[in-house]
Amino acid sequence: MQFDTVIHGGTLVTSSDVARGDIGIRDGRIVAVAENLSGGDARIDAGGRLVMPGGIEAHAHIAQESSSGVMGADDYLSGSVAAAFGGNSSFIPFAAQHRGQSVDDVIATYDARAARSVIDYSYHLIITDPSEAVLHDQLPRAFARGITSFKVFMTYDMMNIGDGGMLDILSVARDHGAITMIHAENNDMVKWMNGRLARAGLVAPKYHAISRPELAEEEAINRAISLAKLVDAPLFIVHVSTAGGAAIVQREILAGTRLFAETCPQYLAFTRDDLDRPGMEGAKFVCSPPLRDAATQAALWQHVKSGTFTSVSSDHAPYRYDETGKFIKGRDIPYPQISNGMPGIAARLPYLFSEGVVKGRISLQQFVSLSSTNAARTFGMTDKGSLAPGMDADIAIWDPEATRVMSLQDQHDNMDYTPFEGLELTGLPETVMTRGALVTHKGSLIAKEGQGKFVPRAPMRLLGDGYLAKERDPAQNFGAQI
Ligand code: DUC
Ligand code: ZN
Ligand code: ZN
Repeated sequence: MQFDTVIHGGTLVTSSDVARGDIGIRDGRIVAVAENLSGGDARIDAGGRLVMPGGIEAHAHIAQESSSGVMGADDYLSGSVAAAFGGNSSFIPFAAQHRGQSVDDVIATYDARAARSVIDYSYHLIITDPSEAVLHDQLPRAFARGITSFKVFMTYDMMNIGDGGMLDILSVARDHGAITMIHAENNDMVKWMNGRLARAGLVAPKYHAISRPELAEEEAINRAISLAKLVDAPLFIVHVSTAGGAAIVQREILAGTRLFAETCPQYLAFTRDDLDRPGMEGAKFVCSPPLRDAATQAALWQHVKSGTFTSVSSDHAPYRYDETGKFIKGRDIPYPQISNGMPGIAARLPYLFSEGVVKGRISLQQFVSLSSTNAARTFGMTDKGSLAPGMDADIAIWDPEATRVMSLQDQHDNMDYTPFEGLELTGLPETVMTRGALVTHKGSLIAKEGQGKFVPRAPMRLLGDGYLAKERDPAQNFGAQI
């Protein structure tokens, strides 16, 4: 058999297996997996290394304006390069509709921005304006193009679409096989807390943590699940930050609800004490939902281990520690005006490997599931996330024994800080390829700008009976077809 590239001598890791073997690649695809493969125009020695499906970053904000018009620091070039150095071979950032915009225009804008990517990409649409034209004309066009997921907000005045808007979106998603991602926080609880804190003059960054109560997340997760069940639509809860929220997700998954969820390294690595760093340093740790406490970290790790979470995503939201980012509204500002988000696209997988696999919390197979395979299956990247013949040759080769201390100098994003500064890591990605082409290799960027391609994604295949609310069941609702 002819191969463009053979990766030989490594330990292959998938979501189910760990075994020694070689991988043969031709025309961007894996065409052979065997104990020994000879030949290959190029041969990559993976002796002593782990060969895994490349990471799929399913939650990142790249070249995206916030609702108040603040552009994140990373474009599709810097964002994709940083992602690749962090072990990712593809990603799914957001394409954000702001009110009044058409989805077609939004997609055209992001197509132009994403043309710089060095790794394959798709987008989750953010919908903030579910008008009739959006629901019945523009979204179906987006699905037809293979954009089969979107995010809606239950918080932020400029973003949240109300329960009725969510029902509309969920039911259109259900009809087209799309999955709806939810930022679940109760908007009024947050606003009420903000008002109390402001009246008491408590506006330092650390008060961000208590302004967004755990109850606000738990209530919103419960409500989102009820809304999704009413229309039997699959739901993905993003950035779960609370033990209570994770417990609700676990209970509903066990009950058969079509539910998926993620948490993020920042909720495992940091606590609200980081928001209380000297001066305004706490601004670096302002993200929503906010950082919690040590007991929450332990509970979230337990849910990572036991399978509650589909994936661990970065929620990379890069606002620099300067007047272009965190302090766009001024240096000495109350916490609600600090730009909301933390960078971490390159830290996600080294963090999860080092703290998860090396420290014995999760297996290698779980690492692959949480970093790649589950995202591929949930979001319809049918050719990615595995090492089977026929799949895209999206591969990451890791040195499980390499060590490094995280530092800003080693980052490839456009940020001026990393919250993970000083973290001791064991296990690092050494090589990343997308469709058989090297992106990074031994610390060098090999890929050319624009090497990444848009990936049309498949609709979700819904398994099982789903949920039929009595009131929507013609046998129990006087025959109403609603
Ligand atoms: N939600 C996100 O998913 N990312 C950044 C900020 C936010 O509110
Ligand atoms: Zn969010
Ligand atoms: Zn996000």
